[in-house]
Amino acid sequence: QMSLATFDYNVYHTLDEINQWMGDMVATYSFISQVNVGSSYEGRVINALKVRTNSTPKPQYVIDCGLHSREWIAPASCMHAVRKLAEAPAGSAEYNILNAIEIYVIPIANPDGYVYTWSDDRMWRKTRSDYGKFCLGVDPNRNWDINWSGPGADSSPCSDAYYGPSAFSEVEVVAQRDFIIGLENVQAYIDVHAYGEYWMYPYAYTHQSGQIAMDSVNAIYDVNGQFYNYGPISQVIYIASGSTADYIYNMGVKCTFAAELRDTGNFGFVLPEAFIQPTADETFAGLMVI
Ligand code: ING
Ligand code: ZN
Repeated sequence: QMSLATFDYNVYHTLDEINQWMGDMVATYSFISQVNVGSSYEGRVINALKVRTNSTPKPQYVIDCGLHSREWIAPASCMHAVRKLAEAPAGSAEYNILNAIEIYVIPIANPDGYVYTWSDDRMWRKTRSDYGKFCLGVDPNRNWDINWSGPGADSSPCSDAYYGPSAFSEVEVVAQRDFIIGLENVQAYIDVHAYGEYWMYPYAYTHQSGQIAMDSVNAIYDVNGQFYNYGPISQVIYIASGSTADYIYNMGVKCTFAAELRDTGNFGFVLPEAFIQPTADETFAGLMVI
């Protein structure tokens, strides 16, 4: 039996533990509530934590984590972010941010994949949907109806970048789309991945996004001296079609970003737990700039 008082943010947690932690956060903090985003292919609930310190509706900022299940540092850093917001001392910068906006954090956007990384295959990235092919799963970051099945996405069901039998075939992706639409006033969004240490924004380069990304990486650098690269996704990392960030940008959320947390490849997806705290600290600085 866990409780918030003894919860260790600096180890990786199972989905059951994360769900219990979400319940504990809601029970402990009056300004945190749980929102049902939808259900996964295997019937698990996708939850968001909503952080809103007073009842006035405010512009919404969505932080989406764990879309790719093997990128464990993303959920771990997002859970740290919720804690930092929850414990923000009156008068601190993050406390004041909560006077101006409400923040939604989805710690585990792909719960089926996450469970599978604990039970069977630590390197699993995709959903776990079964279309009767030799391989299971679709890349939830290639399944959106934005240049769907284009360059940088794969038609093979066995590929990690499989775009799926149709755009929005994945219930997890539909759930997230409808969640964002239903919120009605989303003005900022970030899709948090790992690894590579990048702070990026969608295809259509604008001066404003570049400025925010540059400010984010400067704030990240100030925390631990870690140098993240920034720029348009297609230039900083590679071309990818059907991605979450491009779709949400195209929906009209111009303040949309995608991050790659630590590291640059030494440990890759299997980042040791000793790096959770510094990664979470610098990530939070970048998130707060947005
Ligand atoms: N990288 C991302 C991927 O889906 C990305 C890069 C981010 C592409 C945002 C498109 C949009 O391939 C990882 N590590 O998943
Ligand atoms: Zn990813």
